[in-house]
Amino acid sequence: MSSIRPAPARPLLRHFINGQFVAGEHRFPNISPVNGECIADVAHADASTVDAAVKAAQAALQGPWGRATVSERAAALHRIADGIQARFDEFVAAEVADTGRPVHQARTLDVARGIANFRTFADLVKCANTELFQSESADGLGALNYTVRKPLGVVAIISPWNLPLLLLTWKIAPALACGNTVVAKPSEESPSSATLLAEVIRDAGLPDGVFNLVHGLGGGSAGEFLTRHPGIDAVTFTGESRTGSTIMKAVADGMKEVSFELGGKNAAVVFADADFDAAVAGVVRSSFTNSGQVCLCSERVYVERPLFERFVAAMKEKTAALKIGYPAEDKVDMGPLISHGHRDKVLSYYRLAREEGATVVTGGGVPQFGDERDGGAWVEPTIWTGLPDNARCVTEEIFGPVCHIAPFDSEEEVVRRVNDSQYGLACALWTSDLKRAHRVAPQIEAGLVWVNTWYLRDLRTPFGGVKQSGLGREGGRHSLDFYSEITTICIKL
Ligand code: NAD
Ligand code: 6OD
Repeated sequence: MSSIRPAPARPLLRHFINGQFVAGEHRFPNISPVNGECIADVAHADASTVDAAVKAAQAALQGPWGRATVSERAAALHRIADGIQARFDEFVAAEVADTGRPVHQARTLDVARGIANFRTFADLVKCANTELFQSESADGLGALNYTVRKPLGVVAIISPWNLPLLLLTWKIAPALACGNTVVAKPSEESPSSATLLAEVIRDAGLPDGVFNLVHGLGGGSAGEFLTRHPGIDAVTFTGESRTGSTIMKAVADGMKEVSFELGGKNAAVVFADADFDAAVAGVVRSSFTNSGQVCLCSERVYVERPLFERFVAAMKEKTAALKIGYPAEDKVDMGPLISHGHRDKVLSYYRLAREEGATVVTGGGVPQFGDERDGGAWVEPTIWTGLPDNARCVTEEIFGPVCHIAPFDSEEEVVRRVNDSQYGLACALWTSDLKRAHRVAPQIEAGLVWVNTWYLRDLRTPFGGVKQSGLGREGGRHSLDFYSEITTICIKL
């Protein structure tokens, strides 16, 4: 007798509010970018769900968390880091399933950084100093001025899908370290690791309401309900520049604190004196890591003319050798894009580049697998040359595995061309001339300049962008400053 087994039920990813997982009434699907299948149902917050989360966060400020010492908060952060470590493989699987990132990247970058974010801010908050000034006066006694840090209150955290756990924890960790309570809304494209994190935070014993998670979309949905909620005291956001601007308008009347990490159109500059092999490997990495879906990726590459032809040929060879495949397999370099919608956007630029007159050095299309992956969101890594600096493909953020390579003739010229952008997030310089590195780096209009490397991070350093790439800095004491309210106390002696 044949037995018919029911299909396994899809997981339901729920909100986490006031220490409880709640499903609410509405759902949206979580789609695999590998093959287009639905892998989970996700609870979809309406305005009343967001309101419950904010109220829980407000109430928790009055409870034991509001009275916790810095050491107690730091210990809580270490327990969260321990909890992620204990469930490391589950976090890796969640990141890979939601986003299609290669598993080795999820292990070495995403989940490792999730842990490091909690440990770093646990340690930093314990060492955070405050300011002290003794003023002079005619009677010789003067006054003692010092500052104290207090929590901001309820922090709304809105994060994107490209580095889901890394970017969410980059904000949750310092917000909790500074004694705030949190309502987080992860991207609708990557809800899984955030849900696991809520379990870890619950198991770490934080009081109910200190950390709350709501799932949903952005405009007209959970994201907007959260930013418009009068009960929040600050918004920290990572995502597109246009969304940042919308959120800024939404919070303007309430005069909320904001911190924005936004889009980029980052440059890499290769001088003729660079270590050639290191520069090629570095630019392949900075253009194609995470299928080009890192805000720091290089989409504009400038190469000093004597090196240009050789550099383009080497880039073509190395890019064509990238292994595109199932992200859960070891040794895969590139998985799919996050979604079909995002693939449509990237492919529209692949078409536009041809219309704008680009030479397609490699890629430019969609890989064919002849299996379930043809239902996924795959594109080929792509290199263009021959576009003018004002082409849309050279000025607009594409956020895919693509770069345009152009020659340059002088230092002054390349600095001008790099800076001729609405964005200013990051830049990578490749040169063996130390004097040149010191001369050029400060002239670049960007929040971060790397020399002979890319995406090498020390979490104590400031991180952020200029122009359309962001507002404010996070990282190290800059995060502690953003997530704290500072009061100056002046005592007449
Ligand atoms: P996005 O702006 O579309 O969405 C980001 C988050 O905002 C999501 O959670 C979304 O639901 C929410 N959202 C959207 N509209 C909203 C609204 N009106 N009100 C409130 N919330 C809203 O960005 P994305 O597509 O998820 O991410 C890709 C973008 O993020 C790229 O532009 C990339 O450069 C940028 N990014 C920047 C950094 C950085 O550190 N500078 C880091 C990662 C990604
Ligand atoms: O490394 C970080 O701290 C950080 N905020 C990275 C952002 C990457 C953008 O995709």
